[in-house]
Amino acid sequence: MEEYRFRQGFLWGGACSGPQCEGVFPGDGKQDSIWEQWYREDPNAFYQQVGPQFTSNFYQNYQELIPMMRECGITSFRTSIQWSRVMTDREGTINPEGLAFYDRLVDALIANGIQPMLCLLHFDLPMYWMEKGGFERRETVTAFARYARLCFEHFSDRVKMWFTFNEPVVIPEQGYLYQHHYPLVRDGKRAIQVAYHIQLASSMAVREFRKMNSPGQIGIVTNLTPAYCQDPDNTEDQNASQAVDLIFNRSFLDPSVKGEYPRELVSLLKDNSVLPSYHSEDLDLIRDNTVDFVGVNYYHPRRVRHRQAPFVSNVFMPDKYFEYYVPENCRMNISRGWEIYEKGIYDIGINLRDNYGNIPWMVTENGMGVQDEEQFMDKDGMVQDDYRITFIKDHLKWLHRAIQEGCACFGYHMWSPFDSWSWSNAYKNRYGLIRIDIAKEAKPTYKKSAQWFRQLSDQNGFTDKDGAPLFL
Ligand code: BGP
Repeated sequence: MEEYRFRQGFLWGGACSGPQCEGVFPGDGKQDSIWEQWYREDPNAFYQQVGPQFTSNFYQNYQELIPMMRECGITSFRTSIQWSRVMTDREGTINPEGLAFYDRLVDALIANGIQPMLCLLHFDLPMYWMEKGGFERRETVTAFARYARLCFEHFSDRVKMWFTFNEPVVIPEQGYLYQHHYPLVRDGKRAIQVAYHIQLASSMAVREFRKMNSPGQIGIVTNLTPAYCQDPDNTEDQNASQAVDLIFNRSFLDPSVKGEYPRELVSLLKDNSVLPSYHSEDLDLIRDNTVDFVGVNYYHPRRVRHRQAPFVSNVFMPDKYFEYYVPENCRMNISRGWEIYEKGIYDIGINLRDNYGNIPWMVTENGMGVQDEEQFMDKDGMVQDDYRITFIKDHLKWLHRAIQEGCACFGYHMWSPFDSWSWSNAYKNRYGLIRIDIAKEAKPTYKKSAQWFRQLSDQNGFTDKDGAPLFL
């Protein structure tokens, strides 16, 4: 029986985001983000037509849920401020209702012994900026810096841990390449411009933060998805995984942590005539405003190999450099269609240790979304989610090992303390320690994992008794 203990002060908690939990209510002054707009245009794009207005009702029930989260051992919690809730227009007019909500929320978290962490943008650009071109335009970048300043000024007395963006690469990737997020574009050149402007916006927000001499710290949440190639001895396969790493991981990690873009990425973009337009002084700004720490979201790896057949496209798409493959005997979370590969978390840690100056980092998201969880309810209505316990435990074992080998990881946040709205998947897959059933107007209930997580947090670790098998 092995013991896995983490150091004193290691952060245990969970994460969610404004658009995935708050909901929209008459009189709250919230403006549309891209999600409300997309839902209005095409409700069928959302699982069972459940849209962003019907999320976990956190705007109204946070007072009930926060003590429940604390009961689960959540002692730090990241959520995001919705820009579209605190500013009503492009002029930056403040919505007092919006600020007041986040005030109440932050105060309630602190009163319940939960450290609040705030992220400034979690995929939810206000529509008033999207209709002007979103992050394709520089104006949105400077507006983001102004919004960031407002948030720092208003909350920094109580909030000490900040994140500029959540998974910034997802915005160009899903919104401008693969058409899974609004505005559903497929155009690599536009995607690269958007990515560049988001990095600039993040660096500008860091600059605002530094100007305030705030005692807190600022980071960025990156979904560092290790790209493993099929045949490590095959140069073409190595090149494929290197291109994937450059485009999907290093495009934000390097400028955010090292203050500069990888030379190989710049050459790749030049070769494809998709370098973004920029001002030369931007590069100084990016160099001078790196983050204090990194948040890492990890769910699954990428398995790639070199492209077997030529890739035909009239626009630049990263796919010309690689294709995905499914390794034999790989374990899948079949609900989400994601491979389960716990060692990825260790590999990320070692990479940050060896190639990024051992920058402090925390796991900002890791978790298991499972469909139809009611099938696992016992006779008292408690979801027996042993698979979730095993999933977390198995990742923590690798994280523990990475820390033992010198990685500077200081916390672990699971996604998410309570069931939340998964974008176009809505409530198809559930991730929470707490079950939420808004449609049935049911009271939130603890799942089995809630008690396990409480123990983990109280004891700063766990003992590896016989675990339940993963649900595969
Ligand atoms: C991350 C996002 C979260 C969350 C999570 C789970 O990429 O930052 O917002 O949604 O993935 O994924 P999904 O909800 O798509 O199942």
